Amino acid sequence: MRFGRWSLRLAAVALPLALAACKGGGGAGDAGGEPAKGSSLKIGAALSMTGAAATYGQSQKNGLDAATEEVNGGNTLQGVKLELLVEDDATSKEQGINVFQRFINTDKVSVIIGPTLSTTATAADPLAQQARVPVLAISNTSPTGITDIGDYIWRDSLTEAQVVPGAVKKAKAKIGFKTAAVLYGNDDVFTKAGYDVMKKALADENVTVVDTQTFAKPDRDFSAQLTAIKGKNPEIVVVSALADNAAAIVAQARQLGYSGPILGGNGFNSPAFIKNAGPAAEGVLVGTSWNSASTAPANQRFKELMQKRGVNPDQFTAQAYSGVLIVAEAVRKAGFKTGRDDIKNGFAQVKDLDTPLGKFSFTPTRDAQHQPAVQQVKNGKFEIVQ
Ligand code: 1QQ
Repeated sequence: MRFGRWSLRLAAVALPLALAACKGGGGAGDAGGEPAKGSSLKIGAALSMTGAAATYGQSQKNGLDAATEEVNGGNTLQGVKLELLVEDDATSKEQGINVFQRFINTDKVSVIIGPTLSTTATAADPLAQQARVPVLAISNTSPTGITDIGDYIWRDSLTEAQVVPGAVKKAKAKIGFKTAAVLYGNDDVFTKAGYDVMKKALADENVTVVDTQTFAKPDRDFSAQLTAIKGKNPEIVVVSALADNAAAIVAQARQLGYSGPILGGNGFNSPAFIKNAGPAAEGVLVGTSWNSASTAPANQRFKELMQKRGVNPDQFTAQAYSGVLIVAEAVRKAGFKTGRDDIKNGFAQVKDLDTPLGKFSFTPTRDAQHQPAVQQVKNGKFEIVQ
């Protein structure tokens, strides 16, 4: 199902042949073509609008919509207009593959943004790599299996390896603990990768892991795992889970009488986690890619824009919004050309771009490079830990 831009979708049905015939601006892989003035650059966004990751998808769509309107309104791309096509990847590998195929072969987009989950990306990104269509991931945090697919795959999301060690260190300095228990989802690329990172980060901080428990996405009752963990008396519980599992785990941990600190991975970075966990979420710590308290002008502008649009932004909104700014910058770096290779080559030249995430550059392996932060739930809201 297509979200939002129905009029643009109709235009895309009516005009593609004419556009493709007269110039390279449609972005159908013609690397060299100079776009005509007023041409459009198609961005295909594969987002989880339904399924287990839908809470992230809606936040991402809010960020993409806002940035697309802002870039188009600002007229800084010499007449190139961004045309955003949003499709639901349904939090599934199969649907992610379908959406990528449609973007690549039917819509002939210049660049794909998404998909929401690392698990989906591991299945869908190889299609884009093979078709030489650049992908900008805006929320994939598995350290491996994403950008190492190939040179067309980029991301603006920091990996768990770039965020979790700092969060463990800060939590340890703040709370002081020598033992931990870890609970993680073992049926998801991101939650498994998050566990690997947590295990190493705890070892590096000389924290002894006294128990490790697993679950799967469909699970709703975590009492067996949490009872086992409680029996080992850890001084902190560290959890790698998507938001809906995370909320249930934290709520059930408190119900079972565990009152110690809890540190979550990237899946916790959603207001939906706080809403669904209720008062049990208080005090939960999580490393984050978005320093919401940053006073940098790009972040202030982003927050004001979101307020005007009636959106309460989270990290996923900020990463999505930044993703569109990064695509626009790539167009500028490519001399306002909009072919697939133009965008890929433009990405390589993005440097110290002002975004709500901070000054943004890519690493040589096409991963994100900017400062992470740590946040904690206080009075039902995330607050940056200074
Ligand atoms: C991934 C994640 C998810 C929590 C983001 C939506 O980090 O799948 O990589």
